[in-house]
Amino acid sequence: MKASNSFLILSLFPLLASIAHGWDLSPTFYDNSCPEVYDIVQKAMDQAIGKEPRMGASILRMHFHDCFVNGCDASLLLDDTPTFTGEKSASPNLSIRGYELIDDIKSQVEQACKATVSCADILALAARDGVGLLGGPNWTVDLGRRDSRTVIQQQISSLPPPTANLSTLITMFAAKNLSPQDMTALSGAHTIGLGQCKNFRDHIYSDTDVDPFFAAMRQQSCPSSGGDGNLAPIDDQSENSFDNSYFKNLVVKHSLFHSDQELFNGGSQDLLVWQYSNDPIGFFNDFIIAMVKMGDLVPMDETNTEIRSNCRNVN
Ligand code: HEM
Ligand SMILES: *[C@@H]1O[C@H](CO)[C@@H](O)[C@H](O)[C@H]1NC(C)=O
Ligand SMILES: *[C@@H]1O[C@H](CO)[C@@H](O)[C@H](O)[C@H]1NC(C)=O
Ligand SMILES: CC(=O)N[C@H]1CO[C@H](CO)[C@@H](O)[C@@H]1O
Repeated sequence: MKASNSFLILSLFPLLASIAHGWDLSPTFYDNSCPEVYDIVQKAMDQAIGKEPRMGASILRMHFHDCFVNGCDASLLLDDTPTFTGEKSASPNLSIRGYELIDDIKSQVEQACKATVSCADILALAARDGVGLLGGPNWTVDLGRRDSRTVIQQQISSLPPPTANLSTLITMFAAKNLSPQDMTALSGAHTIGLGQCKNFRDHIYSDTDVDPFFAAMRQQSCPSSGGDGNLAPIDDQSENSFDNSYFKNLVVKHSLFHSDQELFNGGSQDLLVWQYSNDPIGFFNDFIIAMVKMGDLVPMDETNTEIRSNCRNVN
């Protein structure tokens, strides 16, 4: 009885551990096998942002989308083939940009350490460095992810649309084990980058929870019909600076997307938004915690993975 109990416990333990932790990620994963990776990624991000500051935002968003669809496994980076339709052609991914930069970093990393560093890890490091280079917090990235050999199509619907209400946002993040607080902190990523007219038109023309002067200003570059791709800063105060002004915008109803204003609209996240708007360090601390949690999301089929040699194709 005792023996069979302990057998049961011992044999269950690795199974439970693998469900709870997925891959054994560690910040020192490449310290022996590819210590160069940290510098390569940081230098490339520095150069790219020097040319175009928005690239920090685009890579951060790419990492978010990668992690939300079947875990952070670089499945987002796979090109379509005649027999495979990947995440790139799914509509929420239409405006993901920065694939060429990741290709460039990957080829430099391959030259330094062949077949060692996953595309998913490169993306996690690049997102971290982009945030830091734009004035945001720095944090230690857990590493050791592997790249998926496939993508599970239905999971693309786990990406929240800009029309989502608060309860939908909370539910969609909860499905990824992220709390409402994580969701609100992560939304602070909208302190950098740009959005297209088609994604905020309804908010600035039809919603009532918008400052009318702000709405009128945004309407100038986003007509009520046409101009779908016209761009506007998501954070109207400092689009290339990673700070807490996103939350200050919410408090004065200057958010670009309907989904953003849902975080400060008389609901459960109002107090936290107000706190972050007054406490940049508090926001940074919670953002880091949530980014690490999001970065730990693992694919459903951890066994069908590899270290891709080209981020666009399976080996
Ligand atoms: C809470 C739910 C979220 C919704 C509904 C949402 C929606 C959007 C939309 C519609 C855009 C503009 C796309 C376009 O018009 O081309 C955008 C941009 C962006 N999102 Fe989110 N997002 C969410 C959460 C996040 C999270 C968690 C992150 C990262 C941690 C993030 C980072 C970004 C960044 C940095 C941009 C600008 C990208 C660029 O300029 O290339 N978003 N988001
Ligand atoms: C961020 O922290 C890491 C160590 O965790 C360090 O290697 C890196 O240089 C830091 N980045 C910046 C921009 O300070
Ligand atoms: C939020 O949106 C969902 C999906 O569109 C809808 O079913 C739900 O009733 C909405 N909730 C609230 C509180 O408006
Ligand atoms: C550029 C691109 O891949 N566009 C695709 C976006 O998604 C829709 C369907 O959701 C496709 O029709 C587009 O071809």
